[in-house]
Amino acid sequence: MALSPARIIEVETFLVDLPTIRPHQLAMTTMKGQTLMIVRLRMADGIIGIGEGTTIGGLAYGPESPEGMKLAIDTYIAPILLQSDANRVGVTMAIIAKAVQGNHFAKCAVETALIDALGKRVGLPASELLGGRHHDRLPVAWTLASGDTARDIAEAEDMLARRRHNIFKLKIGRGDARKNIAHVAAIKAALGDRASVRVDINQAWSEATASACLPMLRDAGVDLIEQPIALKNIRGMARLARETSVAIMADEALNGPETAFQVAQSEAADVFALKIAQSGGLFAGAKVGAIAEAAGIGLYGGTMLEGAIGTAASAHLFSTFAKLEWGTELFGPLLLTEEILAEPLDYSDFSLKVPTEPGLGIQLDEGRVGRFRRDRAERSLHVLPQLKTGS
Ligand code: MUC
Ligand code: MG
Repeated sequence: MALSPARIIEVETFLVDLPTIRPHQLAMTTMKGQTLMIVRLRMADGIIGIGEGTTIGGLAYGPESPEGMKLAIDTYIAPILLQSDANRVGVTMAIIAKAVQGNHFAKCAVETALIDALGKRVGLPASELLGGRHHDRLPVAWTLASGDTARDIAEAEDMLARRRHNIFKLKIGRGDARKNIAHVAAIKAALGDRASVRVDINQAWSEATASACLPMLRDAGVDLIEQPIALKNIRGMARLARETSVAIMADEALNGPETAFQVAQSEAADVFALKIAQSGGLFAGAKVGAIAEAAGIGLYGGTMLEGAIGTAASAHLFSTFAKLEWGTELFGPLLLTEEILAEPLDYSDFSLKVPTEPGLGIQLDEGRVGRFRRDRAERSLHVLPQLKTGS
């Protein structure tokens, strides 16, 4: 049965500011809250698709901000969407790609909303539109980033006792490198074989510092080292990957299939931290996954600390990878004080359940979302001209 064209009658974007449960300290910033940029597409047949984009510390992590994503969608992408057949997600995204360079995060949010709507229309979970799921549940790491060793250990113990996480990522790279290592070693010594401990340096070290510190991290019992040096220093990453026996993971260096191909070709990583927004969307993320698979590189499902929408979208894509050797870190919603879904995502048994309902398989708690919207009075609505009042 052929699908008749689906018209988008309204594109709505808004920002939701939510506090984090504790300060989250990374090499480049300390987060006390997270801003979700939410895009909502209303279709002529009543179906609504939702997508989300987040960053870390505004513009501290990368070149896009939630405010910038909203602007890109409102000004440049919404007019295209209002002229598109929303069922043709690939074609629509190709038209957008021609008109809008870069802006991976904004494009990912829009593509997510299109896939959510299409899934609802045809009655299939997003995972099935993305190639078909291999996993119903995904292992989920938690990031220890309170900035305090004793507090991090207590937090990890609590997570283990509640069977919520047994993989921990430690955010290091701020301040003295040797103090960083002592912090990591103390946490690993306390947790022992009960947990996997990994570190993310978020590009903060020079190659010389990384070269000196990686063996110490190995000796401390760390089993994965993420983006130790600058994203552009791919040859340096390759040198580090060659000289250390601990797996090296690329994160910031991966900005879509082209850079993933470069990193793979340069043998600059043993593992990819695959992020849907950094990749440029769910389909682009699938291509990054295919490059990893073809190159024999391990896969890890990364996060931009998305809220529930981006987390669910990521989970649908990650569930389609037959081999997800390093698990995921899809804990974003758990870092926030507020639940924005009518029915929260299921985190239990050290894993996240991939939703099974059509589309993303989630529903917003509109009351809660409304309370935290940055612009309650003035909404950014883009509607088809013929639907505007008085025309
Ligand atoms: C990153 O660089 O991987 C993922 C987990 C977390 O705490 O921060 C992010 C960003
Ligand atoms: Mg990272």
